[in-house]
Parts: sequence; structure tokens; C-alpha cells
Amino acid sequence: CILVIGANGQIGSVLVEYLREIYGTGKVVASDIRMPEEHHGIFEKLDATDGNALSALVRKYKVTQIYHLAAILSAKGEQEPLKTWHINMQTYFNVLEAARENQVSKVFYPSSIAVFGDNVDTKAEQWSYLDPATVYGISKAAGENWSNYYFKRYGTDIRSLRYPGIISYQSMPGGGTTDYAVDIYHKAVKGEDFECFLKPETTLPMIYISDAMDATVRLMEAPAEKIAVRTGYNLAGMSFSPQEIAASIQKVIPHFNITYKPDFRQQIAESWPAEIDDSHARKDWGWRPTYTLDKMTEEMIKELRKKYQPVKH
Ligand code: VAH
Repeated sequence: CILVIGANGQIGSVLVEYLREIYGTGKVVASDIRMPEEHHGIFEKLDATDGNALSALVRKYKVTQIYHLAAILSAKGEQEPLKTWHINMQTYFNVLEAARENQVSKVFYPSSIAVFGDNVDTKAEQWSYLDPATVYGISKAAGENWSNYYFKRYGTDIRSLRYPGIISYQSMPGGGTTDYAVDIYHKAVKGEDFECFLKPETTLPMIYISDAMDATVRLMEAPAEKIAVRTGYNLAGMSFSPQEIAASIQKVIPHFNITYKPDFRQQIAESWPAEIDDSHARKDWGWRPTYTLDKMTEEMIKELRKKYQPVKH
């Protein structure tokens, strides 16, 4: 069985369905700290800070792979730094120990472009210096090093991607700095104005959910000898600024209106690189993004119109 921890989250909720499509519904166990309103397939309530409960679940379902998608993200994490550190690290230590003790064959650890800081100019290389500016980023850089340690010391096969901001129509983000890039589509489709918490020219690396899912499973399915990076692979989809995504939306929804009111998340965004070099992922295990900004906009609007009353134009 595959265990997904953090299955109620923006990535986790989509990943569960994606994995069930590939491996079969009965082969994927979803878990999170609260039961969702409704669910199909196996869902287990799990507080991942409880190592015994996590290990018991791994044994109960004879788990062979763990995808660890639970964490407090960059913006929310700054409200309570030590709590964020504790939750992000304790849950991961529990995953690492459960995997080691129960011979789990593979672990997926989501890292983030948040591991980079002001020492990187516009483009982050695979081996750029990591000086994260947020507690979330510090925890992700630490998690990458723990992944490498468990791989070297115990042979645990952990694989990791430094996700850019992820844009999805199926799920809402929770507490990130890139959340604006999801909210903007919902407002546009509902015919409402959008107030952006970043400056118009703040370019960030982003990726569409379909490309993120493809990259994740491609990495996990690659032969172990192809995995040359045991901290976290840089992953790039596209880079754009709020004004660029707004312009892309206005090609489809001409009357869409955006205003800008930067808040504390502007400083977080400015500590991150605008571009990511993902040549190692391309070379080692064949990564290729397929979505452009306009292609993503077309699909996001199409999917969200199914969800809301289509707005007359
Ligand atoms: C965040 N969406 O904003 C997450 C992600 C790169 C951004 O880590 O915190």
C-alpha cells in the first residue's frame, strides 16, 4: 500500500486521486489530522506528530511507500516559528523512523523553492547555497539533509522535489506565499475584482498541478541508480509575475480587474529566486514540463467555470 500523509492539503488531496488512478483505489491510504467531510477509498485519521500511531498505520496496511505531504507553509509558518519547526520536523522524523523500522521501500519528501534565500540572484541552480528566510524554508532545508542522512546511513530510498508554487483547480492552498496564483482564478471566474498581496512585478517559479503530479510519480518510478540528488531536486514549470498571470486571464475574461496591496508576504517572495534551473531533473530522470501560462489559464478557467455559475461576458 501507499500511505499519503497530509491528504487534506492542496497537494495531498490531488495526489491521492492521482495515485489511486495509477495503482488502484484500494492501494492508496489517505491520512490527515482530521477526517474530511466526505471521502471515498481508505481514509485514516492520523496526527503525524504521534510516531507510534504513524508506525502502527504503516504496519496495519503493510505500507511500501510513504508520501509525506503534511507541513505548515511559508506564510502561516511565520506566525508561530517554533510550532512550525516542531510540526514540520517531528512529523518527518516519525516518517523517517517508521520507514526505517518497517522496511518501507520508498519515501517522497516535498521540498520547496523556499530553501533558497537572498544569496541566490535571479536563477537558483541545483547546488546553489541555501539560506532560507522563513521557518518553513529552514525546515525544508533541514528535511532535505535528514533525507540524505537516512539514505546514506540506512539506505532508506527517499526522493524529493523542490516544488515551486503549485496551481490547482481541485484544491485550495493553505497558508503559502504563492496562494495568490490560485485565488486569482477563483475571483476572475466569479466575476469579482482581485486584490493581490504581492507587487505586480514579483516573479516567482510556479508549476501547474498536472505537471507537478507527473514529476512526482516520474521521480518515484525512476530506477534508484538514476537518482543522483538525495537532498531535493530543483523542479521548474514556469515563472511569472502577478501582472503576467492577470494579463493571461484577461485574454479569456477581458473585464477581470486586479489591484495590488502588498503585505508581509512580499518580503518572503523577494527572498525567493525568480527562476529555477532544473537541468538535473531533466538529465537524471527525464523531467519535462508541458504547461505554459496560457495553457494553464485556459484549463483553470474551464475547470472553475464547471464549479461556479459561468459568469456572462
Ligand atoms: C508556499 N506554496 O507558498 C508554498 C510553496 C514555493 C511555495 O512552498 O509556502
